[in-house]
Amino acid sequence: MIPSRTGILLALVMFSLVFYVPFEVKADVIEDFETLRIEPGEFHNVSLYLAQDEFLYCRFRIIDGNGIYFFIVDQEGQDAIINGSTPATKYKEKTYRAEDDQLNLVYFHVPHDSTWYVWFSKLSGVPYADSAVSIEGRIGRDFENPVIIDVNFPDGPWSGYIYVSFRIRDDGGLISKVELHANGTCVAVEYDYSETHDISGVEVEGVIRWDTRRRENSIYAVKLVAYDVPGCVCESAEVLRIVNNGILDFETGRLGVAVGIMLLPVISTVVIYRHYKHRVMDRFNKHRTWLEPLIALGIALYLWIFLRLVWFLFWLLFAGPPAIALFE
Ligand SMILES: [Ca+2]
Repeated sequence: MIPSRTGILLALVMFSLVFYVPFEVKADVIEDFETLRIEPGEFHNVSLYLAQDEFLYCRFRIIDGNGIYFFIVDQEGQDAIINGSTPATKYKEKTYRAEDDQLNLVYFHVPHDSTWYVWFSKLSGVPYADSAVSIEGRIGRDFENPVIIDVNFPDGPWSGYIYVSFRIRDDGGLISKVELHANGTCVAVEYDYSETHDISGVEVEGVIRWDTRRRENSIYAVKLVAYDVPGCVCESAEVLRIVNNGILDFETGRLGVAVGIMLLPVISTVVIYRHYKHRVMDRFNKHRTWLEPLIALGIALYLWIFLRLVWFLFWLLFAGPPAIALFE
């Protein structure tokens, strides 16, 4: 007897029901996990509701096992997985191999509102699926301000380059920038730093440099401002410091010096010419034929030097510190 189409369909459904074994889902909402053990055939996820533009961080260390497969999906991706299909988009998908005491860092900028799932997987078909793994780590959304642990403003008065050392910590993601503010304006952003990561956060130790010669001699209320990647801010307490660089380092003073230097060759040329005018004209009239090209050459050379000097002075005024050393 040939089975009917309905019969075949029914048999297939029965077959699927008998052999469909749902994989084990272990979901947590915890953000800190001391130790998480994932057996073969399991996946483990951490769900977090995140709004657009938020920042998710995950730091973990493999403490036992060969490796772990990791990725992030949104609610749509999660639904696809639960229904046995593959998500259209996985984020930060990567296999992490166990390496001695290696701290793995993942940062993820959330592109839209959703519940987001951070996955550690031991399902078949992914790398390192056949052996258990233990990991420790921390996952979360970065919404807390960085903390300035330490900042050292040198005693005043300040002149030339000033170096302010600092130590800043963020329990979430990363410190994105550090600024030095004077009287409410950012005056320095360049700094040397070193970064230390541990499971519970990041610490940045560095030195920010301010060339005080780019500012007016005055008294300044100075503070340090630090930002993390999502834009959370922290500020140090303000301190008052006197900046005194003498005349050369105040912008107007430098302009005066520059104009003075430019005028010097012009004035000296006029004075010399007036003094030796008659002698010069006599010579010129006597030796006109060969003096003319020589004088033209001299004028050209003079103009070239003069233009170079003007260019140099503009560079000196607007391009920055190296040339200032000339005056010191
Ligand atoms: Ca933060």
